[in-house]
Amino acid sequence: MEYKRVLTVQDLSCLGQCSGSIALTTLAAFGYETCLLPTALLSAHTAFRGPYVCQLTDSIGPIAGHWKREGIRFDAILTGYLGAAEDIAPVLGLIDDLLAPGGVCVVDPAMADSGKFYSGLNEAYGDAMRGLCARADVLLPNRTEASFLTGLPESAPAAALLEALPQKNAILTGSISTPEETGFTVKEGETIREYRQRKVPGRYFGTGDLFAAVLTGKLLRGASLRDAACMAGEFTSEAVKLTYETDKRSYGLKYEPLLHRLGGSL
Ligand code: PXL
Repeated sequence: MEYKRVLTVQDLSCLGQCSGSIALTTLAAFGYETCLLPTALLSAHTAFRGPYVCQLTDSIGPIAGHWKREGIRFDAILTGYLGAAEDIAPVLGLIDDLLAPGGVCVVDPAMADSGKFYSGLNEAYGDAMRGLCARADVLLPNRTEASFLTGLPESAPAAALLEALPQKNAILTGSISTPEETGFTVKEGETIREYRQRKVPGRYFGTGDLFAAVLTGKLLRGASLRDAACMAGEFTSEAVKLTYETDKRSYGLKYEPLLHRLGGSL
């Protein structure tokens, strides 16, 4: 098996499964060397009240600079929630410096949902994020993020939102949401296709983060965007089903008991 190296750039929320902790464990479960560059350290994610937040903006450049001097290159870079508009420039710089030739850059704008920015983020962050999205080989916005990025209403047809995005490859997560079904829509070049799944009742934290991590892992295995998306959708849906059994849904997804399945997916 070829040993691949992946970098994820997002916050580390110590409590509550999301972002960096999901990406680190999920990509490692595939068997990849997985590095996390934390853009912020939080006591817990922002669905908890009043988390302690330590923004690490000033550390991003020096950490990436050290790796560059060491000659480190990554086969894939996955970016997610960063936390500050000022993070975007150093993150763009590290992608230029550290992504191996032919490597894949997956960007989850991870800034908003249900019509509003996540706590602590604002329009200035959204504007800066547009610059990072422009660098993505694969972009993973939800409906709110696609609306903020394109200026179209969140309720616009999924195909219209995807067509308005300049990226060649993008997946609109949560593009379908009815009482019975949930789903996502994949734009792969000229082709746009939607995928539906049976909905599990309730709202769940971290689904986009898990989807992004599994998708990146599968892409690195050589899967097509649509196959990687279907596998990421199925895995996330299994984690949601498992979480449904618990009464602590706002903590995040109970995905850990499923991770062993990823190692076999060569
Ligand atoms: O799941 C996205 C996410 C990641 N990291 C932090 C968050 C959120 C969503 O609110 O608060 C810290």
